[in-house]
Amino acid sequence: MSSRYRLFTSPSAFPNPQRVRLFLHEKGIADHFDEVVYDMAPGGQQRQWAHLKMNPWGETPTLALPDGSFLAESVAIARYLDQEFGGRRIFGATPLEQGLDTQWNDRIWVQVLYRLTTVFHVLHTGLGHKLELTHNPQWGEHCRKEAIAHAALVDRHLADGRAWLIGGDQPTFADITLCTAIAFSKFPVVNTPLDERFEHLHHFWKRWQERSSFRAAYRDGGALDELAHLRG
Ligand SMILES: N[C@@H](CCC(=O)N[C@@H](CS)C(=O)NCC(=O)O)C(=O)O
Repeated sequence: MSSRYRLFTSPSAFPNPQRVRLFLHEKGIADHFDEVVYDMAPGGQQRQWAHLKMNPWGETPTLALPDGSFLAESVAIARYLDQEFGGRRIFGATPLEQGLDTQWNDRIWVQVLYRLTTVFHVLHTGLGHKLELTHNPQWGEHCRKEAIAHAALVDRHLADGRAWLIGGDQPTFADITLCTAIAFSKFPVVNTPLDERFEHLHHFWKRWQERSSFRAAYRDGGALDELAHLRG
């Protein structure tokens, strides 16, 4: 048993573990974690028995706690760590901020990011034939349209000049989810770049790139040409 946290993740192009990685850097606690980065494909360690014993859902991120227990699901991990460690509350400081952050996070996760991950999985059989079970182009195209339609609503919300979704001067967790959704929309296989389509999402994406947390979290380049300069 380790006395430190171990975090099982994927390269930064994979948006869910990336939500937690960006959260850790935004919170300033990344040094507390030993990270194990799976290659996802072709290895597929996330679906092999050693990982399934920690997280039967076969997904990253998965957190191994120093007491030998496990926690999965990006929001659950980040919310736990936000409370467990001091410093800025990334999920919002007040009850209202927390409510607003959850509202925006749920909208963006369900209607934008999850749709884009479905595009990846069922339209392109994204993780390859060893790992993917379903090829369903019509469902993939439907999900792409849903993601674009809801991204338009988010873009309209940002049009009043606010920097971040709930209106503060620093990003909250919903902003992290939106950042990873934009990055994933630009992933060559998904190829639905939301920042090119929507003006305020473009500025939002640029705003994130000015943050040291972003540069640390995307230091493998995010599989995007425009972030290649971040590679260490
Ligand atoms: N609801 C989960 C979703 C996690 C998820 O889908 N993770 C992806 C990486 S972005 C994964 O591990 N996929 C592995 C697979 O499908 O084999 C969360 O928020 O953590």
